[in-house]
Amino acid sequence: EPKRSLEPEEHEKLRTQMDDLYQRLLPSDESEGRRAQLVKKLDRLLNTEWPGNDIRVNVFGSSGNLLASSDSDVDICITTPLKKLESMHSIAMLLHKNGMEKVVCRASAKVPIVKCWDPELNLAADLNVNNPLALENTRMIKTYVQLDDRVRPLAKIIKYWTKRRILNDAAFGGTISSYTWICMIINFLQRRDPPILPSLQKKAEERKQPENGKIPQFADNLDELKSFGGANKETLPDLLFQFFRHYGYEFEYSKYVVSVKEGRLLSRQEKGWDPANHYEKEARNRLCVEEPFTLNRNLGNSADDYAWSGIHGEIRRAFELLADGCQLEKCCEEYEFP
Ligand code: 3AT
Ligand code: MG
Repeated sequence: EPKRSLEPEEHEKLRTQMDDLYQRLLPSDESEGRRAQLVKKLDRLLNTEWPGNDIRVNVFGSSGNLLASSDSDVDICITTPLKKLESMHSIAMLLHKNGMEKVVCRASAKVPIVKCWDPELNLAADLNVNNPLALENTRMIKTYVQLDDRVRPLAKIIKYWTKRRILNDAAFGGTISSYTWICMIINFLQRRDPPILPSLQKKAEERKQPENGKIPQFADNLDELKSFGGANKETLPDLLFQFFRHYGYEFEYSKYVVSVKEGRLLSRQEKGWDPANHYEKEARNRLCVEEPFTLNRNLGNSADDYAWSGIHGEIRRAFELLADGCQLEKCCEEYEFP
């Protein structure tokens, strides 16, 4: 039986460590300034090359959801009616001509992207064109982050741990993306007793008369929703400890699906991702996380059985280190390849 909770003195120790780490992880004004400059620069480049096409440069992912660190990549979504930009080739050429380095065009990816490095601003960027889903799910994550003061520090510290332990590279490492981790964190907070976060998508459905006649995808009336988690008094150290305990020992991966949309767990059977059904393609995945807007998309499927057992082992390692004298630093120690 894994330890259930922290002793008072352990709790205080972990609180200090988490406060210190969180302060270090907040992006500096200087790095926020560079991000803003990159957006301006791209806006100017694109609108000079293709004037009159209503080209807009939007940030998404961690640059738009309050979870960026100084060294995070900038995720950029260009919106425009000019369809020819969607193939990404002409954008890649333009960036290359204008001093961007390491320009890589992944035109055949699920979402076609261009990656580049800006040597002047020292920033890496991922660009795509006309991907409204990413803008919408970013705005929803940001709303969750703003709802309760515990979400931002908790999520930033867990993200830092995933980076240091190399657990967040869906494209290359065969692990899971930051976005998947964020959905796991939000759903964990939705399922505390009493809950810390609601389901913003269900809140939107519950509202009787939408003002302009259109039901929004998710509720974003922050002022009304801000008191939601107030009845839950758990502290940051409690939550970090319980997060690792939950996903390390309690969660029954073969039975349940993480659903931010429902704000609860779905059984794999009701979702149709039943491990007993060998013909179902999601059946074998150990981790099931529903994408909140594209419900048939399993965000967990970037990790195969082998990768998942590695990630699960890392979650347990983190738990053991916190349970044994709150070793947060060791818990986040850079992974060394054997
Ligand atoms: P980092 O700071 O870059 O680690 P992030 O919040 O930017 O974290 P990701 O880089 O994993 O997170 O993803 C960037 C955004 O792309 C987040 C989300 O808006 C979108 N996104 C990523 N994966 C998916 C997916 N499978 N389906 C839909 N949207 C996705
Ligand atoms: Mg990102």
